[in-house]
Amino acid sequence: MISDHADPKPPCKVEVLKEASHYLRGTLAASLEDRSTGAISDDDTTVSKFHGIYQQDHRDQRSERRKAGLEKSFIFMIRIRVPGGVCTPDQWLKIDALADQYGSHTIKLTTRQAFQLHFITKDVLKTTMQGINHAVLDCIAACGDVNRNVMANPNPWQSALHTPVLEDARAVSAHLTPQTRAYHEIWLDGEKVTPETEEEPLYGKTYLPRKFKTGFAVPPSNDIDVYTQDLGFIAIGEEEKLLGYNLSVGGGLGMSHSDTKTYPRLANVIGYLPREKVVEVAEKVLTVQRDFGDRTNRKHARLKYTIEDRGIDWFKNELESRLGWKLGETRPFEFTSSGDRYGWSEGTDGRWYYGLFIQNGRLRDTDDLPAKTGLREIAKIHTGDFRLTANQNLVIGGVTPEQKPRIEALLKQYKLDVPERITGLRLNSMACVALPTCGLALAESERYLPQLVSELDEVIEECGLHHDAILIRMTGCPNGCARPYLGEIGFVGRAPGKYNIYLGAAHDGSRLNKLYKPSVKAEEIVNELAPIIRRYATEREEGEHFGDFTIRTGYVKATTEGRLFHEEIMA
Ligand code: SRM
Ligand code: SF4
Repeated sequence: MISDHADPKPPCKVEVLKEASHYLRGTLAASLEDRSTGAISDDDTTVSKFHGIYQQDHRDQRSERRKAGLEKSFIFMIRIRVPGGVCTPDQWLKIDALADQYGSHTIKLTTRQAFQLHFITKDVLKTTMQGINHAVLDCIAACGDVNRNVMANPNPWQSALHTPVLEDARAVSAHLTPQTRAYHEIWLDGEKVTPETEEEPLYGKTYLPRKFKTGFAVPPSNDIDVYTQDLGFIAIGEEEKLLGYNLSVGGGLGMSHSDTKTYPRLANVIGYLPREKVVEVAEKVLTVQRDFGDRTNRKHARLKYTIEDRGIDWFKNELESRLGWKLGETRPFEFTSSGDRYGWSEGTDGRWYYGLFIQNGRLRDTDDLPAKTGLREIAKIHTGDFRLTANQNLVIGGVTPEQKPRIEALLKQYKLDVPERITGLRLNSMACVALPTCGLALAESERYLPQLVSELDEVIEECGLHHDAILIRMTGCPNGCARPYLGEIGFVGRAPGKYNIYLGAAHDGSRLNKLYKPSVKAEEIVNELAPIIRRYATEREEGEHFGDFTIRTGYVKATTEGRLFHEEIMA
């Protein structure tokens, strides 16, 4: 039941649209049939997001098409949920084939451990969705005002906790998935039900005020950046047994250049729960946000603002009163890094795991590196699993000792066994998609960061920092899709060829960075950073990370609050 908490301001347009959509049907089915345009109706673009689909246009072709008097080159991005990031070789092969048949011959591994297919045209949208279903995967709730793809640490070598944590992540994901039959009706030609008789027990007709993100971290790895999640579970174990979780709430990074009331915020850790309560707690946290989140202003609608407005003590009380029991004292834990581990590691299960670097998560074949084909060939013989990491990389998981030499040979044949040759800077780089598909991009990101890292690598090598893991992250706008505010070096696009530079995040994801220089031209970035990198090489203290160094030596002040104020991050 939705609470009677009444807001004096009228609900925003998207709220009205959700309510009128009959549990996410809208007029999507009719929009898909309309062959007079490559687009779907405006209202349906909102509804389609809940089905994991974004309408976009090829931005490189915009002006040319405008001049020619043509409509935009409309394309669709499909985001495929992979709870906990783990999929089978068969699923891999099916997604790979769909990318070739209907997409851009690339697969994007996202920062939330999901797959994205780009450049799908309207005429093949439904066929592609059916192909995804055939792979026993789905896209419902991959986008929209619902709980998104649930993240989980994919690294089983660290402890035996991974398996039960993955089970819990999947259980929470399943419990928080919308129940509407609209997805089946529209995409899978499922039997039509009358929306009037349908129910959405957890969400109601208007779902959540905004997107909601959940992640499970297994210390000492904070690879999922748990403090950026609306809802986070930090695994607590004893001698390889999972006991429960510390609960974190209220993280989120998105902000707007122009709106001074928006800001990135790290989550508060508010207590401990035993493992068997994890689904119940997830549900209740979500319902507090459902009932108290701001439905009048989408820029103020995430859980982080509900908590900032009402206070963390209010939130905890409200949660505990819904639970009918109190959270325990937060248990001790320690994170040491938020990056991935590369190359072979032996798991606690006696199997082998290969961490593979996929630059910015964009899997494609190039003349030099036929990575997509290589992974397809591996998937054909692999009997374990694939694990998408939160840093846009991939783990070839559960390789038996007998199979290891065959996988090793394929990694070599397709030039995938290269982590030693890549600098720690590049191995810890992340960029969001941005141009040419993202409609919100102000500057390049995925297409630019690799080149910038090559330029910075010259300084890195000259200083003997080849193996040093420095987190470097870039986004094409301030929404924060590659979590740039947790980069030890962060770049946020302001305009074509111009970036804000941020420094000073913690290596373990526990401290946000700060604005170092605003609107730096792309061609000036290396000159800005080279002296800092050189000083780091000679003046750093034993074991000191780059982010900490930039604070100790005064380039930026440490962010001591869990949140940043607009003026600290924008200029
Ligand atoms: Fe994101 C919107 C891509 C992770 C914050 N994000 C978008 C859209 C859909 C643009 C749009 O709304 O039209 C981008 C599609 C680009 C494209 O062409 O593919 C987009 N976001 C991505 C991905 C693919 C980046 C990547 O390169 O991997 C990530 C997909 C994750 C997934 O599988 O679900 C992605 N987005 C994130 C993250 C990181 C995370 O969740 O760990 C964030 C910051 C954390 C957070 O949510 O606070 C993030 N994306 C946003 C926002 C700002 C939200 C806010 O609260 O202000 C938007 C814009 C919005 O929602 O209005 C956005
Ligand atoms: Fe697009 Fe901005 Fe997200 Fe990059 S950060 S994918 S530019 S919305």
